[in-house]
Amino acid sequence: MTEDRYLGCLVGHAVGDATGAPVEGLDARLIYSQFGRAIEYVANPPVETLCYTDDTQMSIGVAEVLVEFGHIDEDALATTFGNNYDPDRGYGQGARRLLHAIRDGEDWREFARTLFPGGSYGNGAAMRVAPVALRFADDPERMMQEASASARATHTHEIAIDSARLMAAAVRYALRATSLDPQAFLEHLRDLATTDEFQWQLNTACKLPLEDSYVMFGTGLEAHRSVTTALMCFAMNPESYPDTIATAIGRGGDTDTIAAMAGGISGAYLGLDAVPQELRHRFERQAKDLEYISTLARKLYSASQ
Ligand code: F2R
Ligand code: MG
Ligand code: MG
Ligand code: MG
Repeated sequence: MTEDRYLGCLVGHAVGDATGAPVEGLDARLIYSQFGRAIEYVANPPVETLCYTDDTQMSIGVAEVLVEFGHIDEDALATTFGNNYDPDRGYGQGARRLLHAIRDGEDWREFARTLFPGGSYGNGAAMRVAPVALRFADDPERMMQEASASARATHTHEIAIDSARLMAAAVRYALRATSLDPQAFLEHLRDLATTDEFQWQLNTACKLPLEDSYVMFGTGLEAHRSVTTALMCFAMNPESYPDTIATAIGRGGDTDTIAAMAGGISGAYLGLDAVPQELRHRFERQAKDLEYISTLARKLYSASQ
């Protein structure tokens, strides 16, 4: 585990988010008809400035709490999410209501529990969990507990909590791997899944050829769909960051989030240099924002040693 991989993870996540964001919500056919092949889109995105979204904003919040407290303090995390809230960053509709409740001093725990039946199973818990994997990469049991805690501040549904655990485990696996066998990666995650939804998705992912199965899992906001698809995007392209996020963006749907999650795993495996300079250069106010994200990655690296 090198500092370079910590940087690759958080920068790869943020750049994946910002590169996928312009086409979030569009379907694959529309993206293809407007922009051609996804790898061409990634080589030359259709906007000059790549703006990050809630995925990055909330990951920054998780990293800030870990740096300040050394663990996930759920009250501090909720407060940080509230303080960092920027309505222009494209939050989920439930998340938006919850963040308003936090800022208004309401009982956010109760609010989170009743937001949707059983709580939210949106992918918002998984999309921001990478810093937890970086901080606790040397202690997998603790990492899983902290990942669950980081989800619970906003997402109390068991699928969302499982999604955060599994995404953290995927980042940790990539961070420590010296070579990447896609089948072993997927089997590792399948064996950690605790919900029926993830067990089904990951069992299917392990049984079928990658190219046949990755189209089956879905690209919507539900955690078990987009998180499985993100894992597949990495498993299909372990040696290439651009191919990983292009596979994510080309499928359409929740493109920012799937590219962020897959990009974070890819960066954790390949390191910072794998994230193209051209994309980093176009990242909004790149010097300031990527510098801040890099500082958080360095602090998580130091704290984890
Ligand atoms: N929301 C978006 N994008 C749409 C708008 C962006 C657009 N480009 C723009 O220009 O504004 N993106 C962000 O939201 C996702 C993360 O969502 P999160 O944080 O999990 O939010 P939420 O609201 O808790 O859940 C998302 C949706 O999932 C459905 N859902 C969740 N739990 C449910 C349950 N128990 N029962 C039924 N449905 C449930 C709801 O539709 C929620 O709104 C990321 O894509 C991020 O980028
Ligand atoms: Mg390291
Ligand atoms: Mg987003
Ligand atoms: Mg999204």
